[in-house]
Amino acid sequence: MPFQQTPPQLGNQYEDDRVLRSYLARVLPADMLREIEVSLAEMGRLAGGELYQLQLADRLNEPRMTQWDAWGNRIDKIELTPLWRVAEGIAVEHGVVATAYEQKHGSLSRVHQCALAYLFTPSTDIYSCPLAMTDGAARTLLGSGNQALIDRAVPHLITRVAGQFWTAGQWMTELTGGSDVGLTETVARQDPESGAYRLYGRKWFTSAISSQMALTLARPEGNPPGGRGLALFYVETRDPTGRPRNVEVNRLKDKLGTRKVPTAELTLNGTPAQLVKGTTDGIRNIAPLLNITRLWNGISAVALMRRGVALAADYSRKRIAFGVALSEKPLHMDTLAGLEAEAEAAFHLAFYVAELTGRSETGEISDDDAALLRLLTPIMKLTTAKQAVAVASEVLECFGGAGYVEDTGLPMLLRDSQVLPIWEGTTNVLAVDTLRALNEDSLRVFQSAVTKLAGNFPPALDHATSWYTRISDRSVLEAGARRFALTLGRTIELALLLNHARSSGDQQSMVNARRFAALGVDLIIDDYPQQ
Ligand code: MFK
Repeated sequence: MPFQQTPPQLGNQYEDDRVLRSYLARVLPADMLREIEVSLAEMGRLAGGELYQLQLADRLNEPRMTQWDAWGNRIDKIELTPLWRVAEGIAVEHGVVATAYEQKHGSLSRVHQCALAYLFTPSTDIYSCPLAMTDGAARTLLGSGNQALIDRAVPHLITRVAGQFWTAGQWMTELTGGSDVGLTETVARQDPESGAYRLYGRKWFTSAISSQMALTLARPEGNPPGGRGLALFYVETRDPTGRPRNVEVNRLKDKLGTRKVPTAELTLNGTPAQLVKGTTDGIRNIAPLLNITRLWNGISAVALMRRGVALAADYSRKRIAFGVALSEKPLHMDTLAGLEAEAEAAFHLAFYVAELTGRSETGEISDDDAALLRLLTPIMKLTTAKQAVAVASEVLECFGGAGYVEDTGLPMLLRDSQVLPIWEGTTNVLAVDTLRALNEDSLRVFQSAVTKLAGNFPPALDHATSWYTRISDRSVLEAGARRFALTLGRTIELALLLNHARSSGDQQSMVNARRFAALGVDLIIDDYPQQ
């Protein structure tokens, strides 16, 4: 019989996930875990079964836009792919956003929600993008104090009722830049009689344009330039008959990955909009949304790493080369062990930020931990995103040529991971944000958290701290900010991994901690040549 290759397979993605299960067993009260385990096992079953099969079958489908109807009306209708339509139904029914707001388990509801999102994400081709923005919009509106908008939109964003669910967009990026948002050119004109605002401008990179509402930034006429002169606005994209409200979709972007996400260039041509919170400080006011989507970015990063490692590990037991299964080959297993260590370290950081986020939402957070959360959010986002790209690239290599062939579904893992360090703030922008969030207090809190978790003051932290306190020249500080932020990120990942291994008794976590430490944590370079 001729040689046949066996494709990788997935089992129940909850039941098979040692890291997730051992983490939840450590951080959740036993009765809570018993109660939510049914929902997690069901999501794990879908993610490894029907959804995964649908994902493979849906591979070539992409969203389609119809700009005009037969009678010459501009409709800009967006048709989502079958996978995304199913994904939306599952997300709503299983409360992938709602769980965080129902708060059945207080602050730990955020951990439950992130566990659902983590299981759901790798089989749904970045449907996590609209869910992340929806979650972020709900959090931002709830924190805004704008009761009319809270009453109008939030029930739709956090519902479990199909047909009532809305997703939210986050229209921030303009031609002037995705990072320097203060340059936003969109203008908000107020009707002198009614006081109502209309927006005029172009948004250059708006993800998941199929949303029913969006939060966006615009400059009320007469406001000064820069971020402070912007205001945060709420927009409903279509009127009750389904016609766009003076929002034109110029075209969908032709992207490297996230091909199921309908990402658009928009023209706002008198789009009705409502102020969310004051007429200025739009960047500060949209920050809660950014912090939630950055958390989702981290959860998605660890979810994609987990999927890649699960596929590569399964394949290693099936693929025979040089007379034995790859799982019998020391070098192949050494490679896989490195990926597993990176993925587990990243997992603990992303979920640690989820724990802190949950406590900040219920008000059960100390000032110290609030400062830690502000600092860790960019660090976690940039560190896990970089790990996800590196892991995805290695995972493809674990399959040899099959990893480079589209209809295995594997290349998508790399393409989709590549967005993670780009959107929601690039690595460099978030490294600078780390400096923004760092001060005497947050550094002290970070040091004491790491010391407590690791059981000592790690040498990498000592090195990073002495570098940071020694450098007085801002340009030298900024030049080293990425290495500094990654060092802090990897240092706390190692500390969390050690803490988990010790408190849970999970031997594999301890093995992964040792390997992760050996892979390298300290990236600081003291005397890097300056240009
Ligand atoms: C798969 C899961 C993820 C899915 C998501 C998919 C959707 C993707 C769609 C997008 O990518 S949307 C675009 C995302 N865009 C960004 O993330 C913007 C990246 N750029 C930054 O984050 C810059 O750092 C920033 C625009 C904030 C810099 O602007 P400025 O004008 O130089 O900010 P400035 O003056 O430092 O800060 C203004 C205020 O906001 C300050 O507060 P005060 O007014 O009280 O002084 C800052 O402290 C505050 N601030 C900034 N970032 C903050 C923050 N506060 C809390 N958290 C933050 N992260």
